[in-house]
Amino acid sequence: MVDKSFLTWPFFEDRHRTLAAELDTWAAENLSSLDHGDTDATCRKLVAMLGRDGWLTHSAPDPANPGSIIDVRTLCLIRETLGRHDGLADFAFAMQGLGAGAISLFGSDAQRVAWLPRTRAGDAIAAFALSEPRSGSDVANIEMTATKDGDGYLLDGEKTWISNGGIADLYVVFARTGDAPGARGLSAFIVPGDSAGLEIVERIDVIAPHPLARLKFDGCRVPATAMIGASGQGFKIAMSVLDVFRSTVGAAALGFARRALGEALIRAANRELFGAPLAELQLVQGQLAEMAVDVDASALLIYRAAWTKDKGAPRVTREAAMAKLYATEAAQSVIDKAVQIHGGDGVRCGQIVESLYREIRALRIYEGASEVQKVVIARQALAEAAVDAKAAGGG
Ligand code: COS
Repeated sequence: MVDKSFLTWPFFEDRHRTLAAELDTWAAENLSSLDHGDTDATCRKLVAMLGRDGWLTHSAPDPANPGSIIDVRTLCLIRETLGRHDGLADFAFAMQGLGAGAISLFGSDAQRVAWLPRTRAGDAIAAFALSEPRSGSDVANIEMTATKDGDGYLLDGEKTWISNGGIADLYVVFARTGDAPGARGLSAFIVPGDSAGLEIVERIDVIAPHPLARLKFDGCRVPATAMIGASGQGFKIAMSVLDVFRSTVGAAALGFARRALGEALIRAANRELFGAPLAELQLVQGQLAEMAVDVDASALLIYRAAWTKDKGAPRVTREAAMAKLYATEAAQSVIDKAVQIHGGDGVRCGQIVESLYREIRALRIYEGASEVQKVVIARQALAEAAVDAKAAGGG
């Protein structure tokens, strides 16, 4: 049994509650017998299924409807629910949003019309190409170049750890246009997956399989109209996209944690030890209590961040960083306890808690490692304290 009492919290409207219930039913019907044998094929199938049944319409705004915006609470509820059922389904949904995120938030009308109907329908698979071999956390240090070439740009360099790399139809690529040093010299580009000069040079296998690759750009030419926003705006575009999607990473972790807690409760109630169910041992009760607190605290931070954004806050950098940091770290701890409660079965390949144990690990690293989130949170607290001190000193 999964606790759904959080849906009564004031962060949500009835449309959120309805969506969460409908998606839970959909996921139970469509994801339980999914064959994960071929990761690429499964991911393509999942994107197609999520598109066919309308779930991807929530991943990006509808360009035909000027009032349409991304609702972060909806994104989080979808990721939490999918994450509880199937990690790869969550991944497939999440990447459509993150991959198209820069177009959703900063794209021109023409760019939005060209791509968003396709990503929202599951007809085009999207990827967010930011990290490089020498700059993952340090985005301002990106080395890939975009050099002006007539009425377009030539892209040269490498991107790595690119989710959906190898199967994407659309890459949003960040490169140095040289407008200024560091963070102010980057720009964002739309690069179709079949562009000449773009090559997949390595497929990367990880402990929880999903499509992942290193890409090489060698004189890859894109037209000037491929640039998203203005030249030199790339860093702020990347950060703003991450601000929207970081709380959703926390939501996926929350989905994993809820599942782990649910599995642990079943195990504790049914497994006998010392002549009684495990659940009667106070040490086990202590673990279950800590897991339940971690789950609720994560949910509060995640839906606080999502609600704040949805209510029109211009920036939710601090709230999103807290949500991602806390929820991913807490989920790791919840899942670890669930494995412990399962004993030997917890590490048996194919067990749900065993796969959750592998699934959760990357979430503490990608889209801003936990250490980066701490830097973001501390910087904001220090900046606010400095403003307060100045106001107090200056009268
Ligand atoms: N939204 C909008 N603008 C932002 C922003 C945000 N969230 N964060 C920073 N900016 C702006 C700053 O205001 C600053 O603007 P000005 O030059 O006009 O003053 C500019 O961007 C540079 O910001 P800052 O000096 O803070 O940049 P840093 O290079 O010090 O980097 C960190 C900041 C480390 C926080 C950033 O690089 C980061 O988040 N890294 C992790 C990225 C990541 O998630 N990588 C994983 C790959 S993506 S899957």
